[in-house]
Amino acid sequence: MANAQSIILHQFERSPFSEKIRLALRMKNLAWSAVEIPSIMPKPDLIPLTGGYRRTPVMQIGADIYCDTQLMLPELERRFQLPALDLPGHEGLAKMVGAWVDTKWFQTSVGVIFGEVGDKMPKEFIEDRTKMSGRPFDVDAMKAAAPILRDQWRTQLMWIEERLDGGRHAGTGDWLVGTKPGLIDVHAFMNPWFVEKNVPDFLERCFEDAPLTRSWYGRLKDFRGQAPEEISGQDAIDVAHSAAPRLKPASTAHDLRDFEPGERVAIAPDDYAKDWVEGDLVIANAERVIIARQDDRADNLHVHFPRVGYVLRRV
Ligand SMILES: N[C@@H](CCC(=O)N[C@@H](CS)C(=O)NCC(=O)O)C(=O)O
Repeated sequence: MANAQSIILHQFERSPFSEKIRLALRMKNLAWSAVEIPSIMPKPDLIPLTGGYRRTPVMQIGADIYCDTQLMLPELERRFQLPALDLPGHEGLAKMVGAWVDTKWFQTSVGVIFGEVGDKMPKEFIEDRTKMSGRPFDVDAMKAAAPILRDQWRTQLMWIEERLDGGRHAGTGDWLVGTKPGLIDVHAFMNPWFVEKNVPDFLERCFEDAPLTRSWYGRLKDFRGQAPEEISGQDAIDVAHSAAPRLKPASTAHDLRDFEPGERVAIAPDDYAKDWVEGDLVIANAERVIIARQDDRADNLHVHFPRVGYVLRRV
């Protein structure tokens, strides 16, 4: 049964951002617990943990809640060092690649996929995504744009091919950087996986011009890892309730906007699902913001957010 040390991933099977973390867990061969969450609101057993953040996935270890995959990967690297994914050559660059695959390439994938399967999506899903993004989830517009987005999607896949080809010519290995797979490979895997799940013929067609990427992708899929222990949302809340947030000295040293520890703040994504999470500031540095909050069901929590793509304000 999951305990205060367990890695708990609140996720759903078809979620590409969840798959990014699942791949890292498989590559690191870590034991983990999975809470299957709904892909649309409401998420009654997730919101008590995050305080309002609703995106997928959310990672929990005890009473520490990690929002956004940007933070989950470094946290896993820090806590579970071997086998390392932040290998020489990946440092810093992995985050830059992550920023591209999570935004530009992901948005291209969304257009390609929903241009194809949008008609089959339930009305509730379309309504949820319209509300979440603040603009119509317009399947007809996506359909019209799909041919252009398919071109753009393939071009981005060809960047992977170009890198693999460069490595092959230099004799430095079969992965994006060097002779072992690492964080950059994890990031680059997400969009091909998302497309394969939804429009496999299109991925296959792109692979015809990208044979190195095809075999690289296959090798990443070969990681077996460990099957998760399935637990309920209530189980996860119970884990949080009986744990305490990891002790960290409160600090806002070098903060550019003079936030002070203990200040009442709110934080939200700046792109979509802009739900504010309110709490008391514990840490604000260049990497992350940690806020302390209290929940009736989960008790004391520390909720962690990255800086890029998020807005922090005083309440
Ligand atoms: N920047 C976030 C993006 C996460 C994201 O957009 N996830 C999608 C699903 S894969 C989502 O939240 N969709 C709405 C939902 O699941 O409620 C991250 O890296 O974790």
